[in-house]
Amino acid sequence: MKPSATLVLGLVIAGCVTADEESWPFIATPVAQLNEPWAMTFMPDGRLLVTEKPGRLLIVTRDGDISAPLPGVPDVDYGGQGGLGDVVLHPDFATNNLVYLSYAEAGDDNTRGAAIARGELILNDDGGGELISMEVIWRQQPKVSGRGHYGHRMAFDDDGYLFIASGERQKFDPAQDMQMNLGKIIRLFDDGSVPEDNPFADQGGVTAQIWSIGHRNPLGLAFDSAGQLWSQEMGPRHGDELNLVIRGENYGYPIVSNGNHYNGTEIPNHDTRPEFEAPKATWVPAISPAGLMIYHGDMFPDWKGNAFIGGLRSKVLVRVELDGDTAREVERYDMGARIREEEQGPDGAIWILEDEQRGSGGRLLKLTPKS
Ligand SMILES: [Ca+2]
Ligand SMILES: [Ca+2]
Repeated sequence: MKPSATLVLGLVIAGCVTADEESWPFIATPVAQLNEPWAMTFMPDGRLLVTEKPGRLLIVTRDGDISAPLPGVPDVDYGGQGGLGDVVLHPDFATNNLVYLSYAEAGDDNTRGAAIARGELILNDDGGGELISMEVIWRQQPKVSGRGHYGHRMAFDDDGYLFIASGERQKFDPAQDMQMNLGKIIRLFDDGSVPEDNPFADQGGVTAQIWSIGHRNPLGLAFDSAGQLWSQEMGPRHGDELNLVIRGENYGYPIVSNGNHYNGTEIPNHDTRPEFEAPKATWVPAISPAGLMIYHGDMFPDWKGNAFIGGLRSKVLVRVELDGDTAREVERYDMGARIREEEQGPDGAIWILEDEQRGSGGRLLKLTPKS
């Protein structure tokens, strides 16, 4: 897709991307100012759990009241793309209070890897709470050098299986290495144990955790109303992808990509190797996707079933029409800020988190219809 004429004009006049509020079909209300927010999820009581990358978990009300940081968050390795990552609730959170956090964890000899811990959230009367009985249920293996491409988004399906997007840690080949769980989509029971019906379960070890192969840096994971799993991933130089994640399939990275390596080395495009599963939508030039939400609310009735993807470098919110197993971008909104994450609120409003960079942005915004 080409950038909008307004965006191009804005670039020419201002020399930088600015929000184009008049063209938006929604009103964006700033609700709270956060500090490097990365993920959020709504609790049954209508409040939000929000992570901040340096290692803070907060409770935020829909009026913008922010709690003190919750004690009990694991130590995170903050730096580069790493830190505290995703937060999701157990499907039975209302009765078991279980919360899952993903984060970058330091290892020996300057290595790192994503980890997932779960624990019980105990709420208090002061608008805050604490996490207790935290236990690590999954780790990227092996830990490697560098601080990029953790992925570490999570989603539960309707049957209670936990899916994890695991990035290839900027090391390319692990995405095709069946002895590593990097560059894969992972499927586990809620306690981190491995289901026997996983596609490679009979191979044991970390291989048994693998649901699909050949991913780069998947930064969004969501189920549609038909129970299909979608994942977007940050491509190399261009070639961002929206994939329909199918059991046991290979998505081809780093053998194929519609983008190319940053050093200029060409990667053959998907259409040269049909044995690999091709993306359902792809972006050249890149949008730098972050977060993935599939809308099913009533406040924007025309958008039911659409996917929403935030753009980091592109500073847009992208609306994607999903129809069965097809996907196409139908609209993008110039937000004037890097967008990290999207969620649907209890009343059907769309909530987004800006991605703070160099001290600016990082707001929680609520989107409601204009008329
Ligand atoms: Ca979320
Ligand atoms: Ca290519």
